[in-house]
Parts: sequence; C-alpha cells; structure tokens
Amino acid sequence: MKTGKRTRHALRPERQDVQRTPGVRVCIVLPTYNEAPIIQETLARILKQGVSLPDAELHVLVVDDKSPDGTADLVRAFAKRHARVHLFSREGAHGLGAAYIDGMQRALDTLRPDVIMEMDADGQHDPKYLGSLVEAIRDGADFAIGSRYVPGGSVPKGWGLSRKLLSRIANLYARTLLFTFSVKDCTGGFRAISTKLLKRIDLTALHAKGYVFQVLLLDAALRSNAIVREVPIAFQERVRGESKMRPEEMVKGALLLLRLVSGRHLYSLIAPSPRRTNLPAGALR
Ligand SMILES: Nc1nc2c(ncn2[C@@H]2O[C@H](COP(=O)(O)OP(=O)(O)OP(=O)(O)O)[C@@H](O)[C@H]2O)c(=O)[nH]1
Ligand SMILES: [Mg+2]
Repeated sequence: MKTGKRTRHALRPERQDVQRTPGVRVCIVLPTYNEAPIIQETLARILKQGVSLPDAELHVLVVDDKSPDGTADLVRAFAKRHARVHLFSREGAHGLGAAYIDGMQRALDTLRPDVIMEMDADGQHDPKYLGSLVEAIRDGADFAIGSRYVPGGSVPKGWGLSRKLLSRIANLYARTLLFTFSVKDCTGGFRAISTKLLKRIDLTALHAKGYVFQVLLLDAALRSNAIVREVPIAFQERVRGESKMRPEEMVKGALLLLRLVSGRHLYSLIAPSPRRTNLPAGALR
C-alpha cells in the first residue's frame, strides 16, 4: 500500500526480499454469540471458498461463549461432517476481545497455522475476500486488513447517516489516538495476520475483553513494526440474528483506549528516552 505521509507509525514499504510461501495453513478464528440462525450457512460458505484458495489448507476454529441459542450444538454437528471445522466452547466471562485472545492462542497451540484470520460469523464478511487477504500475507505483509475505507471498499447501503457517522467517528478516534493516519480502517474485524507477527505480540497483555480489542491488536502490530496492508471489502448488511454491539460497550472501549494510550504518551514524556541520555546507544541494551 502507499505509505502516505510519514507518521510516528509510518508503514514500512513492502519487503522486497520476502519469498512467496509455497503452501500455507490458514486458520480462521470465528467468534460466535447467538449466531444459530446463520452459523451453518457461514461455515458452508467459508469452506466452499476455501477450496479455491491456491495452495492453502483452511481450518475454522469457532469460539463460542456458551450461546444460549444452541450455536455450539450446530457447530458440533457441522464439524462431525467437516474435519477442518473445530469448536472451542469457552467457559466463564465472555466478550469479543476475550474470545479472540483465547481463540488465537488455542489456534496457535493446536493447529499450527501460518496465517490466522479474524472474521465475523454473521454473514457481514463475505468469504470471497479470504483469497485476497491471504495473498496479501503471502506477498509479504504481516497484517492484512479487510478495509471499508480504502478505494473499492464500502459499508452497507442500508446504513443510515447516523450509523455511517458513528463508524467514521470511531475510526477517526482510533486513528488519532494511535497516531496512525496511514491505516484507514482500524476498527473492522476481517483480517489476516501472519503467525510470525502474532508470536511477537503478547496477546494476554491486551487489556480488551470487548470490541476495542480490534484497535489494540492493530496498535500492538504497529508497535511490532508490522507491514500492514489494506484490501478493499464491501461490508455487508447483517441479514439474520442480532448485533451484539451495545452503545455502552463502545463508550467503555473508547475510554479504555484513551486511558491506555494517553498513559503511554505520558510515560514516554517522563521516562528518559535513549536519545536524551548521553550514554552510548549500545549501553542501554
Ligand atoms: N464468542 C463471542 N463472540 C461474540 C461476542 N460478541 C460478539 N461476538 C461475535 O462477534 C462477531 C461480531 O459481532 P457483531 O455483533 O455482529 O458486531 P458487528 O458486526 O461489529 O456489529 P453489527 O454491524 O451491528 O452487526 C459476530 O460473529 C458475533 O457473534 C462475545 O461476547 N463472544
Ligand atoms: Mg455484525
């Protein structure tokens, strides 16, 4: 992608030295909460698309938080017929971020993927984009974002002005706090991430049970010098089931982000940076 103006988190240019990986294991981590009306259809669409991914072995790990509507039973039944679909039924507290953190760790430990993907189970993320997201990683990116806000990307036509504005404002807020204006979509949840990068990130240190996890994971990736690339997607309307996004969770997420990031900025102001000391550079290592 174009690097645009240099920011503190300016994206590094595409690596020239990266060899295209010959074959990849991809694991989609698919969080679900009350997605019984659509989960089997989503899984079938993913597997159908997976067949056409060149040289890729695609697995799906559904991470369900004891959905009262029986989502897990439907996944279990589906997984009996499809060996590459797996169910992880989480106990205890739920939340999108917590489900991703546990799910990614489970995927890394048990499925040994080269690429981990994030995706919604509710049909809003069209599996037709799986190929371009995986390709972006195979071509040298560490973190590929299915982006609604780059040319060619879009939000659902049915969204009213207030929904569009809310999404834009949330994104602008995140980009400003992260100081990362070269990434256009910081809040979306359709992504491919190289395992190499994920292993450099301490997932348990991301203080995010809820939706703000998406922003904090991107932040952690940028701080690990990830090469980020955005791939345009048309984000679909939810056709069945109900949104779990609650206004109070958005407010809580926004405040948490402010607290974490401003705390960090404050710390970098008061803590001596290597450049401000007169020790030789190597002495601090
Ligand atoms: N395991 C788990 N999954 C969740 C939880 N909350 C949401 N999800 C799943 O995360 C995905 C995204 O949630 P949505 O409620 O659709 O959020 P959204 O797509 O950002 O918002 P809408 O556009 O309003 O649908 C869906 O697959 C949900 O089932 C949770 O607490 N635990
Ligand atoms: Mg949704």
